[in-house]
Amino acid sequence: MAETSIEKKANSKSSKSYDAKDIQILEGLDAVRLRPGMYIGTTGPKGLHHLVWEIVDNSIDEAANGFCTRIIVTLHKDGSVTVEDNGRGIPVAEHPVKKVSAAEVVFTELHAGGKFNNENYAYSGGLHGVGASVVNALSRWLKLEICRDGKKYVQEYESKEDKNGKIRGGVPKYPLKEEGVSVTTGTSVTFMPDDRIFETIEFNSSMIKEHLEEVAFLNRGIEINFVIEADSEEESKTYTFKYDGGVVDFVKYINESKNVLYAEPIYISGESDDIKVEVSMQHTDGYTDSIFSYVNNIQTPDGGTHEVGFKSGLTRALSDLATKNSSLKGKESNMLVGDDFREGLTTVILVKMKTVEFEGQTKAKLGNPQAKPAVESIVYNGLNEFFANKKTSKILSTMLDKALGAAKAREASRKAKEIARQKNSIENSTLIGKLASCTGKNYANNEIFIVEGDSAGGSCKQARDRHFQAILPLRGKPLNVEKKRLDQVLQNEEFRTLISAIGAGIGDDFDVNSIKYNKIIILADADQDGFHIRSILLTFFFRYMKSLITNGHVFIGLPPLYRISKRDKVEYVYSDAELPEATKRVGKGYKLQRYKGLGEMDKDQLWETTMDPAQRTLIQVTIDDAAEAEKMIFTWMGDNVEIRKDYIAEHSNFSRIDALSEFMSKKK
Ligand code: TSJ
Repeated sequence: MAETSIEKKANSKSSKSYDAKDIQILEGLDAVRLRPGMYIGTTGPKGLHHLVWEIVDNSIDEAANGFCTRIIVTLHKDGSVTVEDNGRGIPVAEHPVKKVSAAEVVFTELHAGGKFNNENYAYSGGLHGVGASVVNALSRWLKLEICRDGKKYVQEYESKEDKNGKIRGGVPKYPLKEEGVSVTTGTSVTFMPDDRIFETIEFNSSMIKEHLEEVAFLNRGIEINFVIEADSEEESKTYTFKYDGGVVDFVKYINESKNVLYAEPIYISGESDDIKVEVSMQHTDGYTDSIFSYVNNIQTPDGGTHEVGFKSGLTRALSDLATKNSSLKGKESNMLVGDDFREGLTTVILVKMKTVEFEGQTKAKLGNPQAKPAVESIVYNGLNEFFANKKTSKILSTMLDKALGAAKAREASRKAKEIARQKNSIENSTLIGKLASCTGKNYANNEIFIVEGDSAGGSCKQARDRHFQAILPLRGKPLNVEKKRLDQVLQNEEFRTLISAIGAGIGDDFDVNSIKYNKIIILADADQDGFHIRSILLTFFFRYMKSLITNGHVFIGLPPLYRISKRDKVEYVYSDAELPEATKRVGKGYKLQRYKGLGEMDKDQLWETTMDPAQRTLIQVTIDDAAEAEKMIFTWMGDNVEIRKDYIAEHSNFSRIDALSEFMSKKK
C-alpha cells in the first residue's frame, strides 16, 4: 500500500496539527495501558482472548442490525488475529470537531460513539463493550481496512515510544487513507497483542472456536468462519458455524446426548420495556435443571434477575395450566412447586438490553430489576400461547407428568428424612415389638430376615437360630399392590421398624458402619406378591440405604419350589429347570410337593432349605451402576412390569439368575 495514494481532503487540511491533537486523544489509551485490568479484567489468557471477543462483538452488532451476514475470524501463523465482516463498513467521514475520520475516533477514543458512555456499564460489565480503542491500546500493531462507497480505506496503528521514552499504544501511523476500489462493503481488523502487556500472547484456538460457536448459537443465522492458518494451505483449518435455529439449536446441542421428552425445544420471544428476550427450553428424562443465560451475548453464570423472571414465568404458567388440566386431580396439581417444573429442563435465556448492571464478586450476575418482570411476562404469555394449541397438549401432559414425578420424589425424601429424625423415638417405641431380634451382639455375625407375611414370619421365628438371626415379618400395607409409592411405603410401620432395626439412619444420614446386621436377607414367595415386596424392598434400599447394597449386605433368600421325596430320600428343587434332573435322581414312585409359600414348610424344612448358613442359597444383590439405579427408581416403582423385569436383570447381579428368572416368569 503506497503512501502516495493518500488523497483525502480532510487530511490535507488537518495533517499539520494531527500530532498535537493526537496526544490529547491518546491520553485515554494511556489509561488503558496503565491499568489494563480495569478494561479487560486480566492480562492473563482470559484477557488476551477478550480482545478477540471485543472486536467480534462489533461485527455481531452490525449483524444484529441486519447489515452483516458473515464474519470471518483468522488466527494467523505470526500470532495475530483478523476479524472481518461483510457489513456496511465503519463510517469514514471526517468528524466535524475532531477533524479525523469517524473510524479513527472509534480506535483512539474510549467508548467512542456514545454507545458505551454509561460508566456503570463499562465498569460493572467490566469485561464488555469497552470497544475497539482498548484493543488498539493493548496491541503491538493494528491494521484497519474498510470497504464502502466503492472504495477501500486503510489505516495502521502501532505502539511506540514517545519523546520521554514512554510507550504509547494505538498511535496512528498515518490518517485513514484510500487504497483503491472495492465492489463489496465490510470491515476488517487485524491486530497483534502487545507482549509487554499480556502474560502470554499465544491464542488458544479451541477457546476461540468454542466462543465463536456459542456466539453463532446466540445470533441466529449469522455465519461465522474460523480459520486457523498453518504452513501450507492444506494444513489450514476452517470451521463454519451457522445456526438458523439460534437458541433452539443451542438447546438441541446441549441435549444431544440426553433423552429428550419431546422432539422440539420450545421457543419463546418477545420485547417488553425495551428489553428483548429469547428463551428456548426442552425437558430431558434427567433430574438436573440447567439454565444457560446471557445478557447482550455475555454469559451470566451466576444468573440474576432474568433467570428469576424465567423461573416465575414458567412456574406461574405451568401451575395455571396444571390446575386447568383435566388429567390431573386438583390435589396433585396443588403439590407442584417451581423446582418440580424444572426437573430435567435445559433452558437457554437470551436478554438484550441497554444499560446493563452486573453484580456479584465476578460480575457474572444480572442485577437490573426491570429484567425480571420483562422475562416473566414474556415467558408466561409465550407458554400460554404455545399451549393454547391442541397440537401441543401432549407436550403439556408430558411436562406435568415429569413435574408430578419430581414432586412425589421430593415428598418421599422429605418423609424419609422425617423418619430419620424420629429415629431415636422409634427405637424406644413399641414398634420394635414386631421384630424378633437376635440375642447375639456381634453385628458381623448377625442376620435379619425380612419375611413376607405373618405366617411365614411365625415359621421363621421357630426355625431360626436366635443367637444371630432376627426376623422381621412384613405384612399388610406394603403387600397391597395398590400401595407402591415410596412415601406410602415409608408410612408403613414395618418399614419404620426396619429402619430402626438396621439402626444406621437413612438417606444422607445413613452410615453403613453402624448397621446392626451384616446380612439383610429378603425372604419372599415365588409369586406376584413376592416379586412385588422384593421390588419394594430393593427400591427402598437403593434409594435410602444405597451403601447397604454397594457394600454387599443385601441378599435374597431362595426357598425351594419343590420337595421330592421317596421313603427317607428327600430332595429340594429351587427352579423348574432343575426339576426333571431331580426327579430322575430320586427315581420312580416319588412324591412331589410344590411350595406355594414359606408358610407351607415346617420349621425343620425351613431351616434346612432356606435359613441354615451351611445349606441355604443366598443371592447377593449388587448394583453395577448405582447412579443408573437411582434413575430407574420410578420406572421400577411404576406400573411397567416389562421394564422393571429388564431392569432387574440388567442391573442386579444375581448369582443364580436362572432361579430368579424362574421367579420372574411365575409372576405373569
Ligand atoms: F470495532 C471495530 F472497529 F473494531 C470493528 C467494527 C471491527 C470489526 C471487525 C467490524 C466493525 C464494524 C462496524 N462492522 N460494521 C460496523 N458498522 C459500523 O460501524 C457502522 C456502519 C454504518 C453506519 C451507518 O449509520 O451508516 C453506522 C455504523 C455504526
